[in-house]
Amino acid sequence: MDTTELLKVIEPDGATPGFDTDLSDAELVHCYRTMLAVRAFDDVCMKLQRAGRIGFSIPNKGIEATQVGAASAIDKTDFLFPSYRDFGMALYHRVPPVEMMHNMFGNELDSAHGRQMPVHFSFVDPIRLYSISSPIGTHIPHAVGAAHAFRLKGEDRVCLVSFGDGGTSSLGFHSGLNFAGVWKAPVVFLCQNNGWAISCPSEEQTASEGYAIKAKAYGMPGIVVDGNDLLAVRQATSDAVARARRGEGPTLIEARTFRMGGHSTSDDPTRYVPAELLEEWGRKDPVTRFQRYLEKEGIWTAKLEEQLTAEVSAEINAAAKVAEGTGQPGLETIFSDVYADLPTHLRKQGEFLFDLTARRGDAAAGDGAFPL
Ligand SMILES: Cc1ncc(C[n+]2csc(CCOP(=O)(O)OP(=O)(O)O)c2C)c(N)n1
Ligand SMILES: [Mg+2]
Repeated sequence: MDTTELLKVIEPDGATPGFDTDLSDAELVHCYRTMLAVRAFDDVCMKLQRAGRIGFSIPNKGIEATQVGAASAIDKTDFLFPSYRDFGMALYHRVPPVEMMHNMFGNELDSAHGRQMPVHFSFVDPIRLYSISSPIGTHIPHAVGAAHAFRLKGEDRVCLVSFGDGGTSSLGFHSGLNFAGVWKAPVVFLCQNNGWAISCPSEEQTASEGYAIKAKAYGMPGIVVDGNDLLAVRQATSDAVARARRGEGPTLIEARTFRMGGHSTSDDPTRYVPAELLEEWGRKDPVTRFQRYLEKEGIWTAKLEEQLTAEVSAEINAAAKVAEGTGQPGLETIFSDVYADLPTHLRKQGEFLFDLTARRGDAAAGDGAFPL
């Protein structure tokens, strides 16, 4: 495979000539259910944000096949370093939606205790999902460093790091790929080329012929895959993961897809995305494509669709309810989880803060023992 040939498995009508999947019917349904869950999660978050109940979210619509196809190729023992537009990676690995909703509300059960923005998930269980980075591309060298460390320690683990087309303009992309190439680190780079970096189109992002070609400069294979084709993304990622496990080093995958929603809940894409482009990609919707495949395989039925849609909608609405009803993090969490022994100046600041808020009655320290 070279960087000019687009890897594709599922035809627009759902046929997969000459291809046999290694996934069982139950696993295929899980992939489809996950994509429906991502759509439902987006929908609930948009409503919560519009109602002023959460501050922000990131729409995933259009990217689901890339997220799920890639996530399905890694094991529980591996590490995920996702971008912020990767809800499907967590959901595929069965992170309970309520855990994600705790982060959306920044409540006391959020793994970051509200100290991150919404959408900045981090999980250890059931999948190791490294904390999402807001500054573009900064997590790429982190993934390479982790992968290199696993190799030095003789641990059989691979890192999958995803980022957008805009992420390829970051310093982290270039330094990360350079080191990975030199060290032959067991890492898979997944560039989600969704056409836009907020309102900046790809043609203003790079003068290269796409993004996969950049792999050549760093001494690794570059693969172009149809990002709306779940099975093709899974295939490309599985091959890259196998290569990394064999000690042959990293791969850069460019998944060509399209952001069908806004950049974030604060964005109005109709101001810069041509309507014809949205229509064109609407016809290539990744969820519809996979549904047609399942139908051809005799797995999809209208009844199954109804059942899965009802299940994910109920699950995610319930998750939002629970998360919204969960208390806020205690004030002392401002000071926790950084120092084993809190330095004197921070301890003094904490005492001052607790005293002030107690006198004003506007916030209270939680039950956590201070100083932590
Ligand atoms: C270093 C840095 N510069 C700018 C930003 C503002 N910013 C947030 S998202 C984004 C676009 C990134 O686009 P892309 O990498 O294509 O990912 P996508 O949002 O399309 O998934 C920008 C410029 C940032 N977060 N970090
Ligand atoms: Mg992009």
